[in-house]
Amino acid sequence: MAYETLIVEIEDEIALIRLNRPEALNALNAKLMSELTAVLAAADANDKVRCIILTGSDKAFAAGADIKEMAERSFVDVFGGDFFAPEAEALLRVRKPMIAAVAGYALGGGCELAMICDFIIAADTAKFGQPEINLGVVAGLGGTQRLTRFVGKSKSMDMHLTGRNMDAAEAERCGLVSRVVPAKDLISEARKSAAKIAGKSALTVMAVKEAVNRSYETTLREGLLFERRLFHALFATEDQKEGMAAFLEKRTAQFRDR
Ligand code: CO8
Repeated sequence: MAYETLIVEIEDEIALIRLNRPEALNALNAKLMSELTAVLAAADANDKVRCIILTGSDKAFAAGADIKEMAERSFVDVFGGDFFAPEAEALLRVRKPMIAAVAGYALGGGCELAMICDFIIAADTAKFGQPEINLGVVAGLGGTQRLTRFVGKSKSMDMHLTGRNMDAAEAERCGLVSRVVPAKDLISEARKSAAKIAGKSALTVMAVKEAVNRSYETTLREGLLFERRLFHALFATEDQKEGMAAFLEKRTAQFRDR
């Protein structure tokens, strides 16, 4: 299916979704957000997809929400219409792992979109920032909450209050990204990680995603109990039997998602 703002390829059980509005540095407009949520829901439901990579261009992952589209809106428009709320919720419903492969600018909503993914692999050209303060607004897709959990209060305040960008090295140092790779290798490195994940049991992958995400939303004690119960529950699966038998028999496990 052809999209106006995305290029989508499904190959080797990996869905590669490329944001494609080069004229606006992949700014997130209504069309892009609606196509993105539809594609992600379809990938989540597609048995041929085991991992999703979200990426942009060499110059920009995404330079934020579309300022041209927002500039003339009123409070009644954005609050009354609950601007981007359904899309933000839809992104959180994706159960398959999502890797953000970021080159160039990931600013404002672009940085927030990358943080909604399960982890970020950055090209050495990546620049992250929350410059909304320069526009007279605050982040709206989770930036004040997620960036603070990733990098701590001091750096998050610095980023949000000054609107400065951080480069890939700083983003790796402070834990915003899992690793930095040369820009030319970004997609191949993301594919390698995706292929590793695609080889695991899909049940276990979903359990990991739920457990790690739960750590952001609950107390330590509740999170530990949630994790322990998931660990116990996975003993009801054939994949646990297969995984442990394969280790003991010194062979590669053949998971069947059961
Ligand atoms: N929106 C719309 N158009 C954009 C955006 C954007 N965010 N960013 C860039 N563009 C457009 C430019 O207007 C320009 O178009 P044109 O050629 O027609 O003038 C084209 O992309 C190329 O951009 P530049 O010429 O500016 O390229 P530079 O290389 O000189 O600069 C920058 C690149 C530094 C990335 C610069 O474009 C920039 O500062 N962009 C804006 C970044 C920004 O402020 N982002 C935050 C937006 S607000 C936001 O994201 C809030 C999210 C929360 C929403 C959720 C609500 C619930």
